This record gives sequence, structure tokens and C-alpha cells, in this order.
Amino acid sequence: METRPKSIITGGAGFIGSALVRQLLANGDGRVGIVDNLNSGKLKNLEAVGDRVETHLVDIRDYDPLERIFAGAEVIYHLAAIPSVPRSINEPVPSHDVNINGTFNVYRAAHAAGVRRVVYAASSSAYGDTDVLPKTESMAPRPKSPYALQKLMGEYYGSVFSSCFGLETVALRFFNVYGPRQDPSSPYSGVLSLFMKAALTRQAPTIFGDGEQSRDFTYVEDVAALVHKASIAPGVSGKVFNAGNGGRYTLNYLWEEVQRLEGITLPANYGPWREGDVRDSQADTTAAVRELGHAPRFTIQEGLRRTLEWYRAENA
Ligand code: UD2
Repeated sequence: METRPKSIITGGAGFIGSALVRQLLANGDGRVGIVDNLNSGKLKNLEAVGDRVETHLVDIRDYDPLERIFAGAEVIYHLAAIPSVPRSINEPVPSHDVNINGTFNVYRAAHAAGVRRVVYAASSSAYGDTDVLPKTESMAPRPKSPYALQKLMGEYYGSVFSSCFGLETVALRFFNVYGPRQDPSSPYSGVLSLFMKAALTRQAPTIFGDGEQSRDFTYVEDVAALVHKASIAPGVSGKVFNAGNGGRYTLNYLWEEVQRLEGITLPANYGPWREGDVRDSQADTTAAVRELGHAPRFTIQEGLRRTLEWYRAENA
């Protein structure tokens, strides 16, 4: 009989979830489980490792199957979500249902199933616009969009499941994750995936605002490594940590870099600012380094190079 996986990843067929699957398998997990409704995830993301993945095509809005699937697991990595700030403004109902009610289901099922720890994918958007950079976990959150608020609620629920129910929980605020497999097919896609597609199809991207907004773009493998560390670090239950690289780059700089790497000159179009958009974002990584052993390996230049290489191969 096959042994039950000790790790289960909600959203495991997604861009970040599938990177985490590969990371856990590389670290020695013989098998991992995923829960995914394939809303934005794709089984193709798991192509190379599919035979070591126990796949449950389940929606986290359905509570009952979760409790059965989680039984026997030690760690749940909760990455399933409907991301995107503008999507949550244009379609607030599904994003509320998945990001808040679905997240509650995951914590509740994990507790009922006797899971040791839930590691939750929170978002840097919870900070909103702060007076000071970099952003540290002790700053008061100021969510500017439904998505930011929903992701913050998931952190609060985690802390309450830790204090009231004794479930170990850790929340990691992801800072604009990018890398291979990020899907560029929707207007809600992450900006770097859209820049890669624009460069390869020779169609100018649209930058919303003046392009001087900045983000702490974080390479997907660095995030996956940190997520795994958060599952084993002692004495961190109920806490929130930044999962960023510590740098800060403007969209104008990034589009310049992508053009340079691709050897093209293609000026971007500029459009109106996006509602709910945060102006600047940069992580203070001190707490994650000290308490989780965070050690990001990829500079933005190296991450962009690898990412563009992947999109080139996909487009070939
Ligand atoms: C937010 C969170 C991020 C993550 C993500 C999930 C912040 C600072 N970051 O990312 O941590 O949770 O949500 O969705 O809140 N843009 C363009 N042209 C385009 C698309 C986007 O200029 O075609 C701009 C956009 O207005 C924004 C920047 O690029 O200023 C980044 O947008 P994004 O959608 O990639 O990510 P963001 O920052 O909303």
C-alpha cells in the first residue's frame, strides 16, 4: 500500500504551489498531496513529478472532502486562492468565498484532521501604503483592496486557530512572486509574466501609472524554500513573516531589463493607475532570516534571466 503523503499543498497545481511540490520532493518527501480545483492551476505544471503527487481535484469551498484528504498529514501548505487586486475589485464575491471562506475551511479541516501545522500564503498587499520602507511585520496593516483584506483575514484566522485551538500556524506574506510557469494569459496575471509575453510576441506592454511604482519581486524558488522552512521552524506558531527578497525595483526598470535581455527596443504604453494599487513595496527580511532561516539566492537579474529562458522555451 502506498504511504499517505505527510505534506499536502492546496493550490499545488499553481505556479507557486507546483514549485513547492518540486522543492518538497527534492528535500526528500517521497510523495506529496495536492488539493486543486484547476481554476488557475494546471496539471501540466506537475508534468515531471506527477507520479509522485497524490492529486485531489477538490475546491476548498467544499469542507467535507478536505477533512478526509488531510487525515494523516503532518503539514498543510495553504496556497489555494483567487489572487489579484483588480480581480477582487471587479469580482469580489468569488474572491471573498475562496480567500476567506475557503481559508477558514482549510484551517478547520486541518484542526479536525489532527494536522500539526498549516503554513499560509498571505500577501504583502496587507500593508497597503506605508510611510516607511522597508515594510516590517510590526507595522499596522492598511489593506486597500478586497484581496488585501481577504489575505489579512486569513492571517488573523491562523493566529486564532493557533491561540484558541492549538493548531500550529505560520503566515508568510508573499511579495510579488515571479518565475517559470507564471501564467500570462489573463489581464489579471502578474506583471512580470505579462512583460515576458510582451517581449516574446513583440507587443508593447501597458504600464498602469507612471511606471515608477516599485515592488520587491521575489523568485519563486526562493519563496518555495522559505515556505518549507516555515513548516519546521520552532517557536513561530501564530506568527506572520515577510516572504520577500528585500530589494525594490520599478516597473520602468524591469521593462528596460527585459528588453535588454531579449535584445529589443519596444517602448511601453502607459495607462491610468489601477484602483487599489500599492505604490511601493519592499520587505524587511530580518525576522524571516532570524526566525525561519530565510536565505534568498536569486538576484532580480538572475531571476529574470531564468524566467525569460523558460518563456522562450515554452514559446518555441
Ligand atoms: C499584489 C501583492 C502581491 C501578491 C499579488 C497577488 C502588493 C504590493 N503585492 O501584487 O504580494 O499578493 O497581489 O495577485 O500588493 N501592472 C502594469 N501592467 C500590467 C499589469 C500590472 O503596469 O499589465 C502594474 C500594476 O498596476 C502594479 C504592478 O504592475 O502596479 C504589479 O501588479 P501585479 O498585478 O503583478 O501585482 P500586485 O502588485 O498587485
